Order: sequence, then structure tokens, then C-alpha cells
Amino acid sequence: MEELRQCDQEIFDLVQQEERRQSEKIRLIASENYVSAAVLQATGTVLTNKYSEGYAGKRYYEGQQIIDQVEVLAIKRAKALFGAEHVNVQPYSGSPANLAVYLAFLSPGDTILGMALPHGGHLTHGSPVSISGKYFDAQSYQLEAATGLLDYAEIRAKAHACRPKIIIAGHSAYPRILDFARFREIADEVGALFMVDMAHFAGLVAGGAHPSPVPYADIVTTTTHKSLRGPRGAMILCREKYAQAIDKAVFPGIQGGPHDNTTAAIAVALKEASTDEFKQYAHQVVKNAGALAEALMAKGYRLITNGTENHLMLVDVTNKGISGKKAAKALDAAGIVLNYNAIPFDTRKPFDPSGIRMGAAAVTSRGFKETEMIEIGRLLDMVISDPENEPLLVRVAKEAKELCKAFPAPGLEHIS
Ligand code: DSN
Repeated sequence: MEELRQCDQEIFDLVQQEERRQSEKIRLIASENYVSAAVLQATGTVLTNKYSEGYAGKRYYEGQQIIDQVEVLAIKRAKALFGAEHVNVQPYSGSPANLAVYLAFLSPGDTILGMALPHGGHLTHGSPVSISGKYFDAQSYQLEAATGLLDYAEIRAKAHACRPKIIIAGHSAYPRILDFARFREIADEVGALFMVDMAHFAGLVAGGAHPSPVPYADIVTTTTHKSLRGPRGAMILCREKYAQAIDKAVFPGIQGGPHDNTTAAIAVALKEASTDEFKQYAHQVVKNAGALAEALMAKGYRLITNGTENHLMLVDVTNKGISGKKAAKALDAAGIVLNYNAIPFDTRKPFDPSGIRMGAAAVTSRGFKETEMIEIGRLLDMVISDPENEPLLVRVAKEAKELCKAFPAPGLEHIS
């Protein structure tokens, strides 16, 4: 990065500091990961210089000889990896991808049914503060109070009552596998389209560690940068009969030119995700999340749904005499980075909720296995049990750094 350093010392220094932070801290934010050096390099190419509104063979600018090949390759790899009939790789990220689906199939005021945000759904699944809740009649389903699990009978009853045009499955904080067949049945009963937002677990699907929604859903959206380990971007997978509607909704519906450097990096990530090594990675993510969940439960932590089947955990820290926010801040100071998160039926406010959310995707990318996850559980418990003990936080941060040092993060191997 010599040219960057010479041109802009301030940004150069900040990038270096962020490299160090990512290298030396235990990153448990469930939606984050480390991309490979190859994905990083593709992201930083001259493809960023090109405009290419339209689709391969039908662009509004000349000079697409190379870009068309890049996009076609990304689409081909995504179709093969997920078994999809049609893929659009242009959405800038997950929220625009979901918005494009709504633009393709809804008019303002139409009804959608998604998981409530405070129960683990996403902003774009109909939260009142999001365009998805402001422009549409957004109905939501919640989790079962006693178990924290999805209640398919309730989803069915809600769907029959509100007759949505789209039923959305998918989440940001639900630690269990979704029953796509049940959702499909419900959608068919009420004549709704069935959309799955698999952003969180796309990498697990790619690696065969989570059932695929593709055979069941009409449309599947996903970001590319979470468990899939690609650059920040998104894709929409759909049945061929919806291809034209989806493509028109992405461009010219809500976006202009695609970010071609990102498309290239998505193609690289999809190539990586097609390997046996990635399959092992995806299965290890699930094993690692399970190991941390067990370690925490053994120390008396209350995990929503009593465990996990995917990459993430949602932990109610109330019985530890601490709020989620206080726990997250103390942990960050101690070199363990996660986020505070509402738990289902939370009695506290979203900005200072009762829970913390954590995931195993990033630490698994750096090679952590069950042993290291159990060690993380020990460190995490020490901090949550004594969050104001500053010397302890410093000590734990040192231990976290030592643990990380033994497992250099992808793309950051040069940090010593
Ligand atoms: N912000 C992401 C997450 O953390 O789950 C979802 O888009």
C-alpha cells in the first residue's frame, strides 16, 4: 500500500490500525468474516473504474468486452454452487437486494409477512422504521415465548389472516435451522410468493452445512460477505419465470451501474466456496458455534432456544446481573468483539437490550476449532462476571491477542 501511504498518510494509518484490530481481536460479530487475500485483491482492481449499466450483452455503455465476462462468470458460479435457475449479482448489498424483490412484485400498500425485528428478523423484512415497513403493509410473526422457536402454526394463522403477497423467511439472530418446506406449504395455501433471505447462513448452505432454501423458495436473497466469505455485496437467486422482473427491479429499478470490482470479487469467493476446503469450513463453523454454546451453557448462561444449529448464538445475560450493552462494551475492551442484541420479548430497550449475539464464522476462517471456542467461553465468562475490573480486561485482551497470534487471519498474514 505504498502509494496509499504516500498519497494519504491519515487513511493509510487508519487502515493499518484496522488491520491490527482485526488481526488481534477475537471477532464474534455473527455477520462478519475475513475474506481471503484473493478476494481482497479482486476488490481492489481497476474494475472499479468501469460503468456498466445493464446486463451482459445489453449495456448502456461501450467497452464491456471484459466486464461482461466477469459478470457472466460470477452468475455461472452462483448458479452452479446453489443450483439456482437465475442469479442477479448486481445488488449493492442485502437491503437493496430485498428492496428490489419488493419493487419487482409489490405495489405500495401491499401486504408482506416477515419475522419481527425484535425476534431476530431483519430491518428490511418489514420493520416500521425501514422503507419495507413504511411503504408496505408489513405484518410480522414472532417466536414462541416458552421455547424461542418459530411457531409455524402461528405463521400459518397470520398468513391466512393477512393474505400477504410475499412471505419472508430469514433472520439476523435466530440460532436454528428454518423449515423451508413448512414455509412453502403456507405460502402455497395463501397464494403468496415465498422469499428467503439467507444472508446469514449462505456460506453454510454453500458448504452443505445447512439445508438449501433454493428448491423451496421463489426468490432467495443473500449478502455475499457474511458466512459466504466474499466481498460486501449481494445476490438474488430466483426461478427463471421471475428472472426478468428481478433484473428490471435491480436495474433500472433501484440501482445504476453495478460495482464491477465487487462482482469480480464475488466470482472469486464463489470459486472458493465451491471447494472441499470450504465444505470443511462450513461444517467447522457449525461445530465451533455448538462448542461455544455448550461451554456457555455449562457456565449457567441462558441461550435462546438452548443452543444453536447454525453459526450464531443469542445469549440472555440478565441472570449474570448485566445488560447486553454493558457486556458487549466490556468484552470489546477485553479483545472480544460482538454486539448487544434484543432477545425475544425483551423488556429492555433496543439500544440497551438484555442479550448479546455472537457467531463463529470469522474465528473459524482463521482456523479456530472447538478447543479455542471453549477457551473463548472461559474468557467471555471472566469478563461478564467482572466487567468493571479494568486490570482483568487488560489481561483478557492480552490472552485474546495471544490466541489470535497462533491463528493468522486470512488476508492479514503479514501482521505479526
Ligand atoms: N447487519 C447485519 C447483521 O449484523 O446481522 C444484517 O444485515
